[in-house]
Amino acid sequence: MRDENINHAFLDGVLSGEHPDVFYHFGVSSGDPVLESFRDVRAIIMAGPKGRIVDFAQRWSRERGGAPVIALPKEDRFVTRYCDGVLFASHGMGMPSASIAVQELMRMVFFLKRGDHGAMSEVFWARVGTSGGVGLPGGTAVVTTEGVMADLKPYRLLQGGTGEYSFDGRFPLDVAHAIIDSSAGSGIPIEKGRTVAGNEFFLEQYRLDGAICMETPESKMSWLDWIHSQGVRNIEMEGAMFAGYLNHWGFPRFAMICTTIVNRLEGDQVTATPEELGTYREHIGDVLFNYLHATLG
Ligand code: R2B
Ligand code: URA
Repeated sequence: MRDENINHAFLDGVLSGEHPDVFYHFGVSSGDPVLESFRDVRAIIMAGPKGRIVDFAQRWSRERGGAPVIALPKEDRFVTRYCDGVLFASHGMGMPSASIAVQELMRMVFFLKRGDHGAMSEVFWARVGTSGGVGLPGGTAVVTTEGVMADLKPYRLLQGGTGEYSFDGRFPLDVAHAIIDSSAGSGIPIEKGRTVAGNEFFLEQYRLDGAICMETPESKMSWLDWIHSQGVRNIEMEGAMFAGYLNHWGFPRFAMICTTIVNRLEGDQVTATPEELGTYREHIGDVLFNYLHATLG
C-alpha cells in the first residue's frame, strides 16, 4: 500500500474513535453494527446497474452453499450486498458517479481492515461491465491492461484553476492473466487490451448517433483506427478512474472485465437483442465467478 497517499488526517480519527466515517451514498456509518459482518471482506465486486449486483450476490450465495446475503438498507444511490467474503456494490454510470462509490468503498476497506496494510492489500477489486468493442464482435470478454481517457492519457481531474490531478491507470497484469487463465477452456471469447473510459457515451466515444454530434464519419473512424493501433480493444466509462484511484492507495489486486455489446468499427447503435445481451452478460459473470472461486477457494 502507498501509505503516503492515504488520507490519514481524516481516517486515523475514525480508527481511534474520535469521529465516525459516514459513507453517505451507501447509507451506512462506521459505527453501524451491520458493518461488523463485513470485516472478513476479501473481494469487492462493482458493476454499473443495481440488478447485476443483486443477481451476482444471489449467484454467489447459491454457489457457496446458501451463504446468507446481507443488504444495506439505502438503495437510492448504490445497491450493496455482502455474501461470504464478497461485497457487491453498484456504481452507476460514468466516472463522476463511480468515483463516489470507489472512494467510499476505499474508506470502508480502511475501516474494516483497521488500517492494516497487509489485510487491505489482500482485498481483490473488480469492475464487471459492458463496453463497445474496438474490432471485436459482441460477446467478447475484455480484461483490461490499462485504463485511459479518450486522448489515451491517464484519468485526470481539474485541480481548481491551477492544473490537474493525474492518476496511473495501469491494471496489475498478473491479475489480468490469472483471470484469463481461470476461464481457459470455458469457450468464452476473452481478449486483453487497453480500455478507453469516455466521460460521455456519445461525444467522448466519437458516436455519430447522439442528439449532439461534433464528428464526421471520417473523424470517427480516424479516432477508432488510432486507438485500435495503440492497443485499445474496448470503450466504457469508468475504468481509467477505477484503476487510478486503486493505484493511488497501492492496492495490488484489481481488474476490469467488460463484455463488448457492439463492435464500434461497424456501428454506433447497440442493436443486439435482449437474448444476445443476456448471453454477453452471462459471459462476464462466468469469467468473474471462475476467478472468484479460483482465488477465494
Ligand atoms: C458501460 O456501459 C454504461 C453505458 O451504457 C457505462 O457505465 C459503461 O461504462
Ligand atoms: N458502454 C459504453 O460506454 N460504450 C459502449 O459502446 C457500450 C457500452
